[in-house]
Amino acid sequence: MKQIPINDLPITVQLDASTGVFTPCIEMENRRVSDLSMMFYDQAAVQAILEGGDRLVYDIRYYPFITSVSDMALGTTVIYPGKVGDEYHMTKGHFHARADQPEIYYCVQGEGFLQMETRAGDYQVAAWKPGTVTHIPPAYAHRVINTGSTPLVFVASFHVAAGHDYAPVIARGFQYVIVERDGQPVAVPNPRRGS
Ligand code: S6P
Ligand code: ZN
Repeated sequence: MKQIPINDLPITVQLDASTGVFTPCIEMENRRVSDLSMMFYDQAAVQAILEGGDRLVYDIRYYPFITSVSDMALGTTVIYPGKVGDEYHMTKGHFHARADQPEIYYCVQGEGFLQMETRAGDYQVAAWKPGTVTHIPPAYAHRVINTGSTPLVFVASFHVAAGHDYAPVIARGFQYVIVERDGQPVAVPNPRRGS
């Protein structure tokens, strides 16, 4: 995240819940299938998409509120609808680098699921629709999946120092993958975890 100056005054931004765009915004990132290539279980489907020229999966916007005492951040993520093979578009997913840092996610648009899993293997999932708020405890990796036909937009609130640890998710994924079966989202055991 960018270095930004200390500001001990209140800051207000305006969010468009249908797009995840808020103003003013400090930083924006895009993630494409190429950025998530190790995350989807169907590697043949990943390669087919990459040979066709890649595809946008989600946008992230951040505003780090840096004060002289402690630093919260606002983030919004918009996951565009789509699938890689039969697996729905999703975020990469991560643990926080700092094991004492929780987060709040607030779904404002669209439908899907929030997967959460500890390093010890406790798996939890929350079904999401507009208005759903989930507290993610510090020890849980977290990933959001868009199972709808419209963009899924959520708001995140976290400490700037929380950080990201993507390595365990890159290595193993979550216990379940959310795939389309007969037009419906279903959770099936992640083939990358083996039997
Ligand atoms: C940060 C927070 C979000 C995610 C964003 C993208 O702690 O959880 O801002 O960074 O939703 O997800 P990911 O897994 O690609 O970082
Ligand atoms: Zn997080």
